[in-house]
Parts: sequence; structure tokens; C-alpha cells
Amino acid sequence: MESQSGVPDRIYSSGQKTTESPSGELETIDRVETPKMYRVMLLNDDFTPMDFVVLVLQRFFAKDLDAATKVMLDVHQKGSGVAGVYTLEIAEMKSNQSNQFARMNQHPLKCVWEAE
Ligand code: TYC
Repeated sequence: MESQSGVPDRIYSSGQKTTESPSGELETIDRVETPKMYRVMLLNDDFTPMDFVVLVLQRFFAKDLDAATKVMLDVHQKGSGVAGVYTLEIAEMKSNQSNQFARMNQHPLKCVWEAE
């Protein structure tokens, strides 16, 4: 089902809701629901080259070299780190793209997503 904005309700719903009171009056409520957000995380491993992780962050998460290097080092030191926060479909897509790109290049890099 879709909301008035044309965006699926499950992700984002905005618009107006009209209800009828017991006395028959119509009441219209403005309604804006914020979409549920998902963290996309990179996991550390001992084999993926640092440069490759930086490339993934630049290519799929729109980070510049500085920001990508910071996230990569954070993951390297702490075990995991946030590459970005997105709605469900975008989080799934970016995580799949990163995992596929890592597999294609024979690196064990893993990217996962979780609800915020
Ligand atoms: N630990 C890796 C190394 O020392 C680098 C690395 C960083 C790997 C982040 C994965 O998500 C990762 N080459």
C-alpha cells in the first residue's frame, strides 16, 4: 500500500488522516512519520587491505579520503564501525554492493546492517 506521497507506507508515511468523532464531526490530523533508520557497519578482519576498505567507503558510502580513512581506522582498532545510516532498502543495497565488491576482489571484508 502507498501513502499520498507515493512512497510505500512501511518506510515513510506522511499526509493527513481524517476520522469521524462520535458526534459525526470530521477531524483531520496532520501526520508525519519519520522512517526507521538502519546502521550499515563494516567489520574488521585480518586480511582485507586498508586501502581497499577506504575505497569501499569512498565508492559506496560517498566518503572523501579523510572521512573514509577515519572510519577504516576506527573499524581496524575497535572491530566494527558505522559506514552510514540509511532507510532499509538503501542500507541493504549498500551492504550488498560492498560485500559483492569485496568477494569479487577476493577479500573477506564483511558489511552488515542493523536497526538504529
Ligand atoms: N584489519 C585490516 C588490516 O590490518 C584492515 C581492515 C580495516 C579490514 C577495516 C577490514 O573493515 C575493515 N589490513
